[in-house]
Amino acid sequence: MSCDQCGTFNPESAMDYLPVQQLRQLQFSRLKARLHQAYSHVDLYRDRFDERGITDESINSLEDVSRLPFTVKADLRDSYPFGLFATPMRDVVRLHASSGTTGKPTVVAYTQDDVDVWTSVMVRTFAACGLHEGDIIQNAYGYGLFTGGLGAHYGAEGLGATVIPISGGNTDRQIMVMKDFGVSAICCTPSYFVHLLERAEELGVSVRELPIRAGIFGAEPWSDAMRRHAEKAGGIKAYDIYGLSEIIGPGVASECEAQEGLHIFEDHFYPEIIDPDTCEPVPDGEEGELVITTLSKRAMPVIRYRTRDITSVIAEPCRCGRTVRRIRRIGRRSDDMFIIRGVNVFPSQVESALLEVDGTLPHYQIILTREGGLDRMAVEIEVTGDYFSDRVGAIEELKGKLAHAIENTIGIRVDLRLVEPHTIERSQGKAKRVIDKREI
Ligand code: DLL
Repeated sequence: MSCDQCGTFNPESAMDYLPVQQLRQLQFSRLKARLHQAYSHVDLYRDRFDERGITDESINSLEDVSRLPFTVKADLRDSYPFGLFATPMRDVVRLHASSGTTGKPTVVAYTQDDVDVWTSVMVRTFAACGLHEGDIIQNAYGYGLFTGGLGAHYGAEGLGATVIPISGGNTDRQIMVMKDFGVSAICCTPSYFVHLLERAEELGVSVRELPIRAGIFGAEPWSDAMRRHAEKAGGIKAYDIYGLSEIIGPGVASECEAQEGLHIFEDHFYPEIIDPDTCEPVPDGEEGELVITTLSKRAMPVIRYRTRDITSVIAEPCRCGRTVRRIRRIGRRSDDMFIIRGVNVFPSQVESALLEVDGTLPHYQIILTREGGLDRMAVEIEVTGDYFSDRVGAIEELKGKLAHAIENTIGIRVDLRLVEPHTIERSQGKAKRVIDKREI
């Protein structure tokens, strides 16, 4: 139950080990309180409950959650900016926002209690990843309206660690700080860490030789191949953490040292998995869309939020001993899928295929176009510099291998463009993997 490195146990983490019966009781009493608040203070929930003849009185067990209406991203957009708030503005101590796919952002609010819950779930996240008091954490998630920066910041302080609030960007300075300040863990998107490794190498800094031992990566899907690359080249353990601003930000779920799925902090976030087409619940172990009901949030309770993230519940207990259930790593969303010549494709599938082949670097972009009514998919991927020192034959061979790997995985031929290192634009936050130039 305690940290492998130092033997300490963080008291915040006690909730991760509650006996299941006690956990279910706690979830139910919190659910009732939040439903009452949502019904009394948020027009959208009151109208939807009334339409279905539901009051908070009609919810008598946790299973009854499935009778409640869903909430979707469009509801947040339509209530812009403050329409879903359930507390008076004077009780709101913080606002964040996430970029919407179109137009206005979606705004989320926190009371002081909400910020305290957020801090505690981030403390639990860091503790699950083996961090503790005395760690020096470089926080390269963006500070600002994005929840990554401040979420990780408060969690790191709550843990009793030293936090370096460097935010995203300025890669050379990140490397200097990592080296000179004796950083033991870094928080950032996995794609940014890979970029950082590459720049460090150019600067003659071997990250493997530095004291850094953990990467707390999330905010975007990343494959196991990417994890292996980050762990090997960085000499670290790379942990996956999950969250979304609509629910709280980072701190919804986290891997533990077993790195076999992410524990959901169920005492605050009630998870369900549904079939995204029929909206019916799917059994444990089966893939579906993650739906979350917040059990503690006061400023903006969210009921049955459809995350669009595809995962499954792992029913078996984890060898770490935590009783809060796990979900599998999220490789895709129900809506980042694109259809090309009738085939459903997820960027993560392409990524795995590419990175399985030696000589590739984890920087790629998928470009979709339409010519004469026909969809075309091009993949641009960086390959190691030595391929460009007049080894034309070698490039052709690599191209063949990659084309084969992709075709094997997604079943279609793609136009491959092998490019030199640093050709593809780097992101300081979430990587943009797909550029869809097709007109609808
Ligand atoms: O990305 C919160 C966050 C910050 C999580 C830092 C982890 C670390 P949003 O900007 O609202 O919030 O984006 C949420 O990002 O619905 C997923 O599709 C995706 N996502 C987040 N974490 C992961 C992950 C933050 N570990 C959306 N794996 C979510 C896969 C992830 N996708």
